[in-house]
Amino acid sequence: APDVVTFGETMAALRAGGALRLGGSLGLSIAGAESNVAIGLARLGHRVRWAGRVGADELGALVLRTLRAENIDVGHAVTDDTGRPTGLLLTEPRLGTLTRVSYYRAGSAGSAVSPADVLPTLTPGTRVLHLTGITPALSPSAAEAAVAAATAAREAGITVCLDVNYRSRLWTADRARTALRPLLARTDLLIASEDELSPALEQPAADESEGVRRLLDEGVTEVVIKRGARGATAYTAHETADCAARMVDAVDLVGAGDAFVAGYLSGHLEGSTVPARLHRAVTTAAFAVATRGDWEGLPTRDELGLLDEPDGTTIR
Ligand code: KDG
Repeated sequence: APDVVTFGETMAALRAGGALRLGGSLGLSIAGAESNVAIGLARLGHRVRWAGRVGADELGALVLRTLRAENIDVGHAVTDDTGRPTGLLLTEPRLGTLTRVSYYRAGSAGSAVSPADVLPTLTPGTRVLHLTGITPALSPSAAEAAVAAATAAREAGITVCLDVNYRSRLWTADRARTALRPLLARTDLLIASEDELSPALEQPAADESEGVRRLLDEGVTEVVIKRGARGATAYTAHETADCAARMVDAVDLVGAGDAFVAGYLSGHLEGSTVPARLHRAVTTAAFAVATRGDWEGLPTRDELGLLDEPDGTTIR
């Protein structure tokens, strides 16, 4: 059985070197918050299953081939046979590390994921189900799939992890707030950036600790708040732990949140303490920030210590 099951939309990613409207060449890769987490975990040696839908097209083949090459089980992934294409995302570095993302995903195969696609993936022995708040934004069937999987996982004693991952290009904060309610009611581990705490709360909170307290009272057992270069804080009923970010030269911030989740879940799977989970999370996030691409630069287990090496080190 896999340690972690995750599903969501993975798209083909076209990455420009400069402003898109000027043309020029694009690099082809794949992107998707859940598959980024899957790759991060698989590189650290965990067994991961990714599910979802891709189009019956070359880009769908690219998605599955890439995930397979990263040792991810894609045996439950569905190739859509109704003509829906694999979704597309374009990234454009605009100013330093400020990146603009354009989506071409309306009506995509990935957005047509349904409960029937994902329920069979939660096989006995699965320890964690990882979801993001992107999936319920994609379509009614995708939202149903997320809730159905979280419900089944809860019943089976599988830990449910939810990364809020609010995307203003996909929906409003109010719509997100409503759609996230049934997921939060089934979430054990919630991960959010500071500005994503508000869409996770039914009513506005005076401050972060009040908002987090409310989520813990509602049944979430662990809330992790990401603060980018200012590190992260993990809250449980019994403890609060802060962790500084690892200082690196930032090259590309996209994917840093997913890398953080992969590191945190890796620590969770190993039974690490909360501070040790945070330390692994900020380490994997630093790799994502210091390298280009959403997932390409994520570390293998052997590479986790590389950030402790002095600048300019040559490994021979
Ligand atoms: O976290 C990075 C993701 O945003 C990216 O891989 C694409 O899943 C994606 C999305 O919907 O924005």
